[in-house]
Amino acid sequence: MKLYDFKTAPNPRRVRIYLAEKGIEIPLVNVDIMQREQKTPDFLAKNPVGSIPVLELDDGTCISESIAICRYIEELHPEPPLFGRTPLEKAVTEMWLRRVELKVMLPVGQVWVHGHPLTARMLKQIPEAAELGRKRAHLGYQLLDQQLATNQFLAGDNYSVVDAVALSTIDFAAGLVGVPYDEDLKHLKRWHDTVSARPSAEA
Ligand SMILES: N[C@@H](CCC(=O)N[C@@H](CS)C(=O)NCC(=O)O)C(=O)O
Repeated sequence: MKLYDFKTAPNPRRVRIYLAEKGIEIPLVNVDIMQREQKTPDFLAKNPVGSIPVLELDDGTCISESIAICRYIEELHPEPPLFGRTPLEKAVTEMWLRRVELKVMLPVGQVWVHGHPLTARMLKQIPEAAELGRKRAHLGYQLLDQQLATNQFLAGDNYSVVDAVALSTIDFAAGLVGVPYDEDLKHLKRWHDTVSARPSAEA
């Protein structure tokens, strides 16, 4: 197996954090998305969407979409469970995965695409879309803070794939996009400090 990756991109980092939590090492292949290497014919044959991460199996089968990759690994290596163990835990994990994706990652991505100088050459940016994304991202942060007021981790008492996804999203938002959460959100801050201190955060 090999994982097509790019160090500063948030979606591949989700998978790297997840793998680190599992204690699994997979060789990484760098795809420089700033140089558009994800749009070459060779790469589009692996993932027609032209994005990373992609997991390539030894028989050449390619799996794209970060969560699909993590789910595949989860089936192969169920311990420790990072998608929940019981039916309820699995449902709650899925619920929060969707919320982090739709309420935080999507608006942050909107700010990145429509408001950042690095992406300006890729499309005609719409500043109002960036502004709306910024507002929606802050609403998403509030939702996470509310959940973390009564839960140690985003899907409950145990670290899960949701924490890996949220950490990579929030670090990308603060570091590259310029949409940090407000530190008054003290539960989110407590969680962020905790998950950032885990060795997997280095991934
Ligand atoms: N939903 C996909 C998103 C993949 C994605 O947008 N990856 C970004 C890097 S974080 C990318 O490849 N961007 C370059 C492009 O789309 O051309 C996933 O979860 O893997």
